[in-house]
Amino acid sequence: MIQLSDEVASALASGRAVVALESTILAHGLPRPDNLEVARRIEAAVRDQGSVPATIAVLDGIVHVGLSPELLEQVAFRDDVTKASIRDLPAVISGGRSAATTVASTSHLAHLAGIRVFATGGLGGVHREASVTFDESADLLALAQIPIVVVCAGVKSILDVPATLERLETLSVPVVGFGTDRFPGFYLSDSGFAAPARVDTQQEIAAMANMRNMLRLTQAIVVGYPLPADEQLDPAMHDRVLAEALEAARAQGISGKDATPFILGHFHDHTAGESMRANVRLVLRNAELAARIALAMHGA
Ligand code: PSU
Ligand code: MN
Repeated sequence: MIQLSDEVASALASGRAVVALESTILAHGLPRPDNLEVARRIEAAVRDQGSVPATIAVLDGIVHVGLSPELLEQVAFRDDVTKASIRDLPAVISGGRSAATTVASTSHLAHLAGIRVFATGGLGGVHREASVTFDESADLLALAQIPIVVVCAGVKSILDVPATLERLETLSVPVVGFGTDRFPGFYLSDSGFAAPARVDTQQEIAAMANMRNMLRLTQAIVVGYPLPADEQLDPAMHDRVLAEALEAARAQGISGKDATPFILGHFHDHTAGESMRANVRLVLRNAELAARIALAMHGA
């Protein structure tokens, strides 16, 4: 049930560097119609570095690894594209339905297809008030179980960042800052917390991934790549809009898998384009770095 695009199939067969890309950010994390244009730019960022992009999504019961321009458009605009984490995959695929894939499900499907590097925006993690709601993203467990390299701008700043870092420690997931001692804060350059470790080159990541495999460890390696300070969302605006978004989610009873898209949507509606600009920038940067890491893992 997995269909590789011709480009991805031949890249994998000939040992070229491939970068997996998720589709939830496209279908549910960015507003239409800009989402399609952004998806194209993310793929172009990977190609510009000499690597092959493999955007992953489920359409009409088929898992696509690598989307044609037509399929990319369907993921961006079709109204029947739900959000599938790992637990949703069996029903969506066997039922012939369509869904965008999260960090968790994209990692799983990428690994099945033999892809070793993945770029996203911000990871899911422990939600604020998780001590009451138990809302913790399935991304965390997936990161403990799937040996892939994930490039991200940290975890989404709408979450409880220190609790998420604690869970990543418990789950034995290596977390490094790329070129920084600080753990990035998604829309913000600095989450306010230290990165557990630091690396400065893509070759170091490739060496870590190699060692992880030799040690028979199963965890992903999380590479946190921050926005430069002059490209981040204004921190005062961030904190104000986040407080409003969390309050709106509470008032409207938004919970579970709808929470993240709702809060990100609130940002995009209330920052006059600033959150969108920061989100696009950070994903493009992550895609570029992931492509460089993929090349380094192929010995380039
Ligand atoms: N990064 C972004 N925007 C997004 C996401 C990541 O810049 O929308 C998505 C990812 O697919 C991630 C998901 O896996 O949000 C987390 O959702 P949840 O908190 O429901 O697990
Ligand atoms: Mn959740």
